[in-house]
Amino acid sequence: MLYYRHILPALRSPLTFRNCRLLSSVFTSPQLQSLGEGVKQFVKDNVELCQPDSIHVCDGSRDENQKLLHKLQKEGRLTKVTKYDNCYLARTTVEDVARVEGQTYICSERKEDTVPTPKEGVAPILGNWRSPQIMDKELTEKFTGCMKGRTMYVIPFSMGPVGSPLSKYGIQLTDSEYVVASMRIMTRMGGPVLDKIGDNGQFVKCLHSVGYPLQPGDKDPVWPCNPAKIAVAHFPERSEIKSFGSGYGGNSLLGKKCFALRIASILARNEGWLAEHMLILGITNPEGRKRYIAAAFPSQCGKTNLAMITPTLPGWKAECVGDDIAWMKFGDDGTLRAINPEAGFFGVAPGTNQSSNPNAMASILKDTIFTNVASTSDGGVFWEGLEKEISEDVSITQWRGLQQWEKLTKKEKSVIPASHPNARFCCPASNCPIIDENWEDPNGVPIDAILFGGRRPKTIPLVYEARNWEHGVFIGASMRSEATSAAENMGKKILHDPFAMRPFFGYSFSQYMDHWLSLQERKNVTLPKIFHVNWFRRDAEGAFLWPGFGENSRVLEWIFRRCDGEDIAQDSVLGLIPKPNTMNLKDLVVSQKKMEELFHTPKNELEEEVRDIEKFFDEQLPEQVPLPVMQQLQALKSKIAQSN
Ligand code: GTP
Ligand code: SPV
Ligand code: MN
Repeated sequence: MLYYRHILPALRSPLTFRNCRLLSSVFTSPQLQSLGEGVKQFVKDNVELCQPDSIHVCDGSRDENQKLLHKLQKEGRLTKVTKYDNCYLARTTVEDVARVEGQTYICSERKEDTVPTPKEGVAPILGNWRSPQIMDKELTEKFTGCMKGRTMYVIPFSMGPVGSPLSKYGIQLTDSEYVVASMRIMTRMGGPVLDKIGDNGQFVKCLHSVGYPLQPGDKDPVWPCNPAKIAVAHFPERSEIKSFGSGYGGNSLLGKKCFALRIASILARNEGWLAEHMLILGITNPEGRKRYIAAAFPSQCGKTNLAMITPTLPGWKAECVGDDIAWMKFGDDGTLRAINPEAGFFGVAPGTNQSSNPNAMASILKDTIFTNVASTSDGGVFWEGLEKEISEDVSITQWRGLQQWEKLTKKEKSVIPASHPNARFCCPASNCPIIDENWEDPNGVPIDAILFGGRRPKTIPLVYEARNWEHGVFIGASMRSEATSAAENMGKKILHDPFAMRPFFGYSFSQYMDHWLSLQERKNVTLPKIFHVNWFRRDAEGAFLWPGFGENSRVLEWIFRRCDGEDIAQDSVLGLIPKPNTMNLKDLVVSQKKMEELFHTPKNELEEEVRDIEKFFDEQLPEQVPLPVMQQLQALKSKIAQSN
């Protein structure tokens, strides 16, 4: 019988009679038999390895989803958020709340393809390399029998609209129903993707397990995971992703960071396009002219908020294409065209409210899964920032289930927040009231400007513009930002996060810079203008100098007008800043003194900045920084030296 050929190699691992019997029924299941050849082989190999009790090929239908959600509720893994329509709340364990950068690996044959070679004795911060052979061995041990007692779900998904020339397909195998339900929101999932892949089409092979097999009679925890054995591994040469031990966000929704950034960035380099950690938004001026911009900010630095901005400037309109990832390729007309490869938002909950992001608040009223937020006694949800938006008479259950959380003092609440700082909502992009009419255009939208930015409490002005493409690449390469809670264990340090891609590079940052630089050699293309923004500058008391959020439209207006070629910029040490009185500050409640502070770049701080960038290049990529970027650094140094 056919299946024995597949089972035999697995006999090296202890397969019980029961498992053999189960496996045989899995192999002969009509669902498996219905798959195209390539996908079927991939599934069979992993059924053999993971030994699930059953398999389920997801069709992505509403009916299938409802059944899964029902099952998750029955098992106590999701609770219904009754105040809203078809919304649910999941709570992870305390150990499984964020991406695990330390256990995330790129496994290429040659190490130098993945990470630059740091100076001797320096720990690399631009990615973790493992040899594919060693990783394979480790993962085979981890994955062997890891789905016992569980169902393996086969998720066919598309990153980007199905059929778009910019889209790519994937198949994720997972033993987590929460992941299936979330992938259905975040990607285009189901049958049409299988049709596109057919028998021999290409797809990225994604394998995920929470790493918690069940023996008969075992009690399944509410959030099964295996933090001690977590590994998130990428094999770019085989278009493979394997993730073990975590059920959380970027570790388990493999279409997102693993595929759409790490694997895609390599495909992009090889095929001549860009896969970036960027939001995409359209802005229309009062005359009705529209431009699209993309912006790269590190995790938790305001991408979702800017993507859904409600401009305070009268007459300006913003529309959202994507809030986290952009795939960009030059079109036949020479413009850089961007698609959002995702179909949903996996946004940071804390800080989101009617005044900071009303569009996000409107997006989460239906078909949304919340993770690690607090709940309210009237069947709603709560997180830091919603204090003014819940009724007085409701009680709050903190995300870990702590009762009477409200009774804590303000000080205690700052240590024990109601929701986890990295709590998220996962909702369909189509829920967003300002979703752009072209958000699913298979050819993408034309990008006129690229913004870089981060959380910089001092030194970096509100906005400045790159003098040219090479200068822009230098600005991206030297980006820094305050650490956030989207990744494990990092205090409030200012970290280097070039292009907001540090945790997401699929290949060596030094080659990545070469790739960006090479775009200026393209014939007949229009390169977008590049800017750097900083909404997070603080005054001496530690308060934000800039009101941010909707008021950021004032900066967008200046950028828009620069794209129009208006003469409203003047050179400064870092780059082109607004000429006096060219930013629209009408009705803004920021004092002249604060505005000056927002653009003040003290010489000693700039000198420190350059020392840090130099140290970063020298320690992390000695002799591997492309010459044009080094020349930009030298130019900046001499500009600082000449300044007073
Ligand atoms: P990831 O999903 O991790 O990639 O995060 P993100 O870049 O999409 O960040 P998001 O928009 O969710 O914002 C993260 C935090 O920054 C939230 O707490 C926001 O309230 C806050 N934030 C966003 N924009 C601004 C702003 O203009 N000013 C200030 N002060 N805070 C902001
Ligand atoms: C980020 O950390 O940038 C996120 C969340 O968008 S996660 O998907 O977990 O990476
Ligand atoms: Mn992100």
